[in-house]
Amino acid sequence: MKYWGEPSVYFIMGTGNVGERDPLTVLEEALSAGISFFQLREKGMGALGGSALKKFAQDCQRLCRIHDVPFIINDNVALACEIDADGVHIGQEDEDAAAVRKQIGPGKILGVSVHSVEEASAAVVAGADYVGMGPVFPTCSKSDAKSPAGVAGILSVKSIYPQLPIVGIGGITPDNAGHVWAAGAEGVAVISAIAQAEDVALQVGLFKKSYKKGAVR
Ligand code: TZP
Ligand code: ICP
Ligand code: MG
Repeated sequence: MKYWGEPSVYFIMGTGNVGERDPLTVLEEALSAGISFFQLREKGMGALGGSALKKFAQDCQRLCRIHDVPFIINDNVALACEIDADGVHIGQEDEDAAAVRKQIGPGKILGVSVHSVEEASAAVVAGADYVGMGPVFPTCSKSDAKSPAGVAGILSVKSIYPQLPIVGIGGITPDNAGHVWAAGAEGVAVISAIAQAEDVALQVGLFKKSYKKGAVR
């Protein structure tokens, strides 16, 4: 598995993000169209738990393996360890990043949500492989999301940690992704613009093309 080789379209999804559609079909379409990361983020009303969540996670993991795409689990370190996921993504309110790194070991991917240079520094010290920054634009997919910050945070973290992969998140669409690429992000993390797209494969393709339009590197 190769990460950050090229601009990453990082798809995030839970069973609550796909409306009436089958989440595994949506994931399969997104994988076939060339997403570079997948994160299972199972949250909110009707979220799966227990053995149903484990089974769903393993179904997602199987599809990701076929496409050689890293399978990341949001926030649930125990589940990630139990099913040997490729990595974990945590927020500032979740478990301490250094403790999570200890639990998952050095070979797994650790992503941390940060909102400032200070939080990014702490994430680096704790052993994060990448940071997620957002919301860049307004979003309806996170109930407790902070106010949109634009790309200012990405620019400032990039200037101090040029080697640290940054993924922008929040309200990103193929039309506005160019701003995120231009700020120096290695990836765009997306829930609704892909999970709710009429044509998932087409939409992933547009995200991949948005890099060529937006990059100023
Ligand atoms: N963290 C910051 S914004 C966000 C998360 C999980 C939600 C992003 O979802 P969308 O639908 O791509 O705006
Ligand atoms: N960034 C990423 C990549 N995932 C998240 N769940 C998040 C920020 C909040
Ligand atoms: Mg969290």
